[in-house]
Amino acid sequence: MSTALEKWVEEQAKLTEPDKIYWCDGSEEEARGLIEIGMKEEKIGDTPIFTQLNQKNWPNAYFHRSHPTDVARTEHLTFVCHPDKETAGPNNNWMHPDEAKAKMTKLSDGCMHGKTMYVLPYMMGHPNSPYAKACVQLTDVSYVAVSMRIMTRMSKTVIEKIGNSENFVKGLHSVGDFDPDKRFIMHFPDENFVWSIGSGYGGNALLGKKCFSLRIASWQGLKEDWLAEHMVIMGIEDPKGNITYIAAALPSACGKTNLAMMQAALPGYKIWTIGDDIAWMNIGPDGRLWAINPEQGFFGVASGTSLKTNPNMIRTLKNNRFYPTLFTNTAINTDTNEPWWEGLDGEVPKNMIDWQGKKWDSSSGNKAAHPNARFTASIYNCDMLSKEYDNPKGVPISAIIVGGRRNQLIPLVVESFDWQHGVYLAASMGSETTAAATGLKAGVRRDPMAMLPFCGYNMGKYFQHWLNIGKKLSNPPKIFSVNWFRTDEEGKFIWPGFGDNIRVLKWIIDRVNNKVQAKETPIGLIPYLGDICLEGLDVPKERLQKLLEVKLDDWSEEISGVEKFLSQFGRYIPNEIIDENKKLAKEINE
Ligand code: OXD
Ligand code: MN
Repeated sequence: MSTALEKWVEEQAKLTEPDKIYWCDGSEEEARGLIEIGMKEEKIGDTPIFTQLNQKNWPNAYFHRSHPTDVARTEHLTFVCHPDKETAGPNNNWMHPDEAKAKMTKLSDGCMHGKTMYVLPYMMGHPNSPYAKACVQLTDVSYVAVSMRIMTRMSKTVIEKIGNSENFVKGLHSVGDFDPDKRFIMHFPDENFVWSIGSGYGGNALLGKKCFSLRIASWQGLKEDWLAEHMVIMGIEDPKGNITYIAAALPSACGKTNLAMMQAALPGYKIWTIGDDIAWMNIGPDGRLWAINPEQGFFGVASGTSLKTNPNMIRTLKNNRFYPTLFTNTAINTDTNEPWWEGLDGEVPKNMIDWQGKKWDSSSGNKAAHPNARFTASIYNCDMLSKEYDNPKGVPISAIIVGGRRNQLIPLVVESFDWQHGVYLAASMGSETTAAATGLKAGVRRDPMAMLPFCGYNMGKYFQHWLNIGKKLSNPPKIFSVNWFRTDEEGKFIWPGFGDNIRVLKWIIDRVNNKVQAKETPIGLIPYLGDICLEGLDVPKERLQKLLEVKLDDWSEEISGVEKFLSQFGRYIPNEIIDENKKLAKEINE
């Protein structure tokens, strides 16, 4: 008698028609074998899936070049298939589940001809954690199988754990023929199922990550009373050895990974990393919010990563404890066979091939690495990994930070008055878009909780869920907004950022521990100047004053921008959130 899992795999194989089915066990030996297959047998066009990099300088490192049209998440091809459009909300593309399945069935018919179907059993979260979820993904490319070994806890014990139950999260993935016109990432939240075709890119193809751990999991969290969030988790150790755990939501390109692995610039302070992208947060028996990182690796942007911006990541990438580390769409120094990207330390190598495999001409003005070139590395290779990472209970969160990239207006740090006001700060957060980067009029792209592309249901309802969770916490974390990106009259950043952000985190934990007072303003609680430690830093008090300035005259445009943004969620938006915006408008006009 076959199990529910075996039957499901058989059905998918009947549709996709692979030559072989291979059940992965997640072992290192197996990963070595898959890399061999990727170097010798599997190809994209004429390019092997993997090539080996310089093993002396980058131990266990391999290079992968993607299909040139397949270099990033494709939000316009990503659908959340609830039975009705309103449940998906204006924040998602929607297709009826029947229509989506008919479309995907047609595209998947025989799509694994001549290929191996890899069956990947994995856990998101520690297998002993009450918050972890058992999952199985099917894929037809070694790159995805190996990446999933790095990013998740892949093991054959998951198959035993699932047993004959139907209660596992399913993912069906095929790279198809990489045709962007036949590329879709479909989510079926009511069935715990993700179906993806036509892309091998991380966010589209490693289905445990954004697809399951955020889009599907946010829907599970709504039904089961927990939160699936796009947040880092970190511990901050003070000079006395006390560790305070925080979670932080920052949209892409705001230095989230750098924050999670920060080299603290204040003597005696030390950061312990738990996660750099996703947090699952549950209400603990003690009425506090407890967070786990469901992932086991980093899938980070290589470009800009250096000893200056993130020395701990460079060390992680050169560490060889856990096999292997992958580099995708970087350039390659052909003299040394090392990966290279814009922003990496040292001189620009003389002889390189670019991310597409062509000889790079430094005078062409083209980037050698793709701006979204990535590395995939195990979290166990990170020397600052918290010893609580594998704790099945997770860590208790004392502060939640939300932020964006704002040149003006938003102070360096603001503490919310209470949970509801904190949810309002999160609902209104955003980043400036520059006309140059987007071709659009410069403005603020709102991205509440950095979840706009990842919330698997109507975001108005999501805000309500946050308010409800707050009511159930007897000891909720404090909520803060941060902005490292305020600029002066010449457009230069005022705040040094990176390791110096510890100065802001110190104030946050001082507030959590009731060590300092704060100044009340209509937008929230602001630090008194003397309470942000500037020791050893070349930032005079006047500049700090500028960073903390709240000029009420400047706020009316912001308030109307927030009102406009929230109005798209119609009747789903909680009155409490609208009221917070109205309250602020009233205070400003007084
Ligand atoms: C990511 C993202 O890749 O947020 O983590 O886009
Ligand atoms: Mn992310």
